[in-house]
Amino acid sequence: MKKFHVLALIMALIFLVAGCGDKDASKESADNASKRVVLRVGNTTAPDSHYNKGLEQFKKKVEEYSNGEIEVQIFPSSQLGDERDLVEGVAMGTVEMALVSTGPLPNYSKDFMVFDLPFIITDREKAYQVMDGEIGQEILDTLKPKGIKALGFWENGFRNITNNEKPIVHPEDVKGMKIRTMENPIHQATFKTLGAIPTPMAWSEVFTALQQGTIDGQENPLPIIGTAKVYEVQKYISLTGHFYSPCVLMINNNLFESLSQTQKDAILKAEKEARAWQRNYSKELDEKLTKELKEKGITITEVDKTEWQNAVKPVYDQFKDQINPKYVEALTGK
Ligand code: EAX
Repeated sequence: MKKFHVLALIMALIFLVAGCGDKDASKESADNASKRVVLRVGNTTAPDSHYNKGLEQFKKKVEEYSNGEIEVQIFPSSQLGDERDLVEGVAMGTVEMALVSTGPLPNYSKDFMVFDLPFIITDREKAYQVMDGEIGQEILDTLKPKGIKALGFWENGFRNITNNEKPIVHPEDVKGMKIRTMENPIHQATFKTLGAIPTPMAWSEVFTALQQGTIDGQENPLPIIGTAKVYEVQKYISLTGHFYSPCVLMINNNLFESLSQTQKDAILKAEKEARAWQRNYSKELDEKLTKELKEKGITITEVDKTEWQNAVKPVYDQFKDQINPKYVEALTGK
């Protein structure tokens, strides 16, 4: 009988220790599971665009620096919504991250409008210096009250006009043309000043609108024109470079603040490195596409930028009261 009690006691101890072990193991896996984060990042551009190539670098780096605790999932081609939807989604937390042009951002913070002034940026390096400095950070931080942590300015690029009617050489050539613009007040005012009919619409609708002829043209950097195959429905590109478009990588602020310090540091380090890589890739793609698009049969026209800068000067007067002069001075030195 005594042997039985000893045996029963030993069995109970074995189960107890095993149970603890299981509890520790399940606690550890629960902890790990609680640490694991999936970040979906949406954008409106084609899978092989300079946006998504940069995001692939961001993904690789974040997953490495977070020791696999963070998984980044990239959603191109407006799969998670158009740019306004994406910004709204990040603000509300229904989308974790987005990479969007600054075009729609004045709806959330007027301070982004400085980038929309025609020809205010003509030199990338100067733009990078301002965007990566105190002023850039100040502008990015204006999104925080909306629930958005804006991580950094990446590059969409210098925007050029495409159309199907004729080579656009002089500002008056766009008179009466229905030109799609982003949903941005300064972009619309600029084309109105030139005598065109600005037609704001979401990027996902533009290709069909061009194909059906409901608009005559649009304006975007060559990396967008090339990777979205706009050349299939447009005959002419004029290298006006009238706006320099940054784009912003953003994350829902509450989500970011809920992460561990290691995870936060991984995202910040990865974003900084991917930003530099993406800007370089964008510049190289821009230069390569000028030649490649010619080979695809599209007519590419150089223009006298001074003539265009003079034609759009009234836009500065129209918006100067809405834009912080400190920002204008930082970008122009004036
Ligand atoms: O952000 O809407 C546009 O023309 C933007 O350049 C495009 O969605 C990439």
